[in-house]
Amino acid sequence: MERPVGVPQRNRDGINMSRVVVLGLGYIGLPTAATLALHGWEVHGVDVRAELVESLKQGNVPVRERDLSAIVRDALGGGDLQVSTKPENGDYFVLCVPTPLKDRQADLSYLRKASATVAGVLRRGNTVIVESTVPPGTTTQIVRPILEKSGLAAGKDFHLAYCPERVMPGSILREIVENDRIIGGFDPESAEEAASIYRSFVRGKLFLTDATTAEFVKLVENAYRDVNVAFANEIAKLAEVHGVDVWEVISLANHHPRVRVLQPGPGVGGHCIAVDPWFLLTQDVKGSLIPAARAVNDGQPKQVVQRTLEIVHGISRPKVAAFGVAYKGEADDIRESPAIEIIERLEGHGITVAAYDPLVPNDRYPTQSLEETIGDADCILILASHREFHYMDASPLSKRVRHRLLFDTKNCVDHRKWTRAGFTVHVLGRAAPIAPPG
Ligand code: SAJ
Repeated sequence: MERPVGVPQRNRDGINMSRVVVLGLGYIGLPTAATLALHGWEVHGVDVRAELVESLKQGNVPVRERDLSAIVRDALGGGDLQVSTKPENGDYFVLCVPTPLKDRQADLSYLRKASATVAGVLRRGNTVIVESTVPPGTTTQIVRPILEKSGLAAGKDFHLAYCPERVMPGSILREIVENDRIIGGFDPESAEEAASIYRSFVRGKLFLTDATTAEFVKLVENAYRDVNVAFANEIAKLAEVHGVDVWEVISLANHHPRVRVLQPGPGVGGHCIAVDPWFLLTQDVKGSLIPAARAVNDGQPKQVVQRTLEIVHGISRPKVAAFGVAYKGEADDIRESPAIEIIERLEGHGITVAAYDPLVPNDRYPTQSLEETIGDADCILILASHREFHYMDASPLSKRVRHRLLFDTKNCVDHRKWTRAGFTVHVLGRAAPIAPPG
């Protein structure tokens, strides 16, 4: 096969640096495009959302991720990164479009559209890499035929590979460089060709395999985490029944050299762990453990609501102050957030709920100031382990609330500090509340 078109340049490691087109400028695509630009590639970022492209051109970066704004602005300012709603020719195409869940199945409509767009500009010698999370077989059975409508054949005229993203929101720019990567080729040459792009910026190891195995590996990683969080949530329920503190139990159990129990919480949110395990299942193999884990984790918000109702029982017209609407601590993302389900369910029970989140912008979810949220509240309900909650001074808050009740579903604040301020502290996974001294 011919080498990629364009003007091949070499970086200091002798790697061929050409033009990369990144399709989808969201949580993964934008950091990927910025990282490639930072490592000397000529990058063209494409997104169908015209307002996003315009906003990026003005230097406004809508994805809140440590250091990302500065890197994107630098890349745009220096001309290494260009953005538009339509792709032009390139040597490499990296597809980072969303693949949401619809009726417990992957909605591949964005990926199909992006593949068709690439087919329109595909040239002999190009390399197409899918990074979006997809059911096994998608790259070869769905993306490939769409690309081949160009008249070019995968493995013969162009390279095709699947390389899943593995970054943790909050540490994306560090993990994009440090994490090991799995690169699954349509054929071995495609895997090699795709590896050349990652070799330019990844400090972790690169493991080459076939495309379907790589797709499967990605799903296994997230299903593994989901099942293990479900285990933690299940033992939290059992600990309450048996009158022990699940957090102490987990900490002690984790001193065993082969035990690593995760943390219970109000539920599993985000666009990955709560979604991807379903992509592993098929019409024929519906599984038993994976759906059971999903049911346990999806059931957590209801458990939290039940316990909150018990805590505020007997208080007339109770008000709950929800701390954290993000899907997890230190995130500003509310996709599939269990906190939102909890707030809505509490409201469904006639409880007044005010929400405070120092990270989630108001245009994403209507939150209030800390003062408004706690004013006349009867129970502070912690739903995300934001660092700010850990350092919060409980004494001034104790003067603003109506009842001094705290329910910590993440075990993330200093309970002694809160009891000293007069609060009775309830903790998920521990039946007995912690009373204030004296
Ligand atoms: N959670 C718990 N207890 C835990 C860990 C997590 O309740 O011990 C909850 C969180 O609060 C959150 C949800 O699970 O609601 C998911 O959070 P997470 O931190 O486990 O994962 P994500 O969704 O932010 O990122 C995951 C990561 N996958 C794995 O760790 C295997 C990340 O590396 C992936 O790149 C990402 O999914 C993705 O995009 O697929």
